[in-house]
Amino acid sequence: MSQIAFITGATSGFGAACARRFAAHGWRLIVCGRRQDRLEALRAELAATVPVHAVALDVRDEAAVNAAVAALPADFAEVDLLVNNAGLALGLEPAHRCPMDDWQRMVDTNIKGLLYCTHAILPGMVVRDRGHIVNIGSVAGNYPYPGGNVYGATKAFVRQFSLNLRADLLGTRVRVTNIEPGMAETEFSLVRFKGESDQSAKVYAGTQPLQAEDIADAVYWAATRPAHVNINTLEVMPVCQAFAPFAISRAG
Ligand code: NDP
Ligand code: 8X3
Repeated sequence: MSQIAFITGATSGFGAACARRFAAHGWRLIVCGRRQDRLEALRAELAATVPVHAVALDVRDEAAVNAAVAALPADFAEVDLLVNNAGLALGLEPAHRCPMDDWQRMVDTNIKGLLYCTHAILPGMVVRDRGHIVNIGSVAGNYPYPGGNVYGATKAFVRQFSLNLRADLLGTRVRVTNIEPGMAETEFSLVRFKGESDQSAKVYAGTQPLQAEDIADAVYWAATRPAHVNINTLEVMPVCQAFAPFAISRAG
């Protein structure tokens, strides 16, 4: 039987591109996200190619995550690949001007949501001695930038959690990968700037950013290495993006 991928945040961006990429290679899909209409459209699009199980799910709701995993139909229950992709950044203000609610939503989604999905699915992988967790981190977890305060910190958590999972899973055949994208044109900036499309468009103006399909390529590549190969981390940037020098204040 074909392999099963469980993809969170499949209603947009990287998650939707991953769903299409894995479907094109015959994987059965479990696709999640909060927007029911998007999920249904994706399910309708891909169901002609592969079996698709769509679950409207807010990853911040631990009980809902557990219930969704417990209720997987038998032919979707043995998940081979979990793509922990659902996530968001909110705002680009310095820390002292950020609403606490934004910080809480990023922690609840990017950290706690990823933990709930992992906690629900990983034990089955260990019992089957087969599986792969691909987390979507970010370059923001590796390099600080102004306004990245809590968003970058959540992605640093994802990086370290991924590496620590590898440590715990030694001796099993369960693999863990952290994919760390740089600037990619998805709905990410629209969400970050709370629907301000002019502000979001400026992020990508005059650049050639990564596309969602570039990251789907990376996820698919990591997931399809020979079984004895684990890609620990994979950092991917567009050519137009690099690093800033140290910033120096001369204010005295
Ligand atoms: P998008 O905004 O296009 O997609 C985000 C996805 O996450 C949507 O499908 C959204 O679905 C889902 N999502 C958000 N919150 C929740 C929630 N509480 N429960 C379930 N699903 C949720 O952005 P990207 O595709 O760019 O982002 C995907 C991941 O990649 C994120 O983790 C992001 O941090 C990371 N990333 C993005 C980069 C970029 O530059 N674009 C670079 C590096 C990392 P819905 O709203 O329907 O729930
Ligand atoms: C998103 C990449 O550089 O906008 O994780 O923080 S960045």
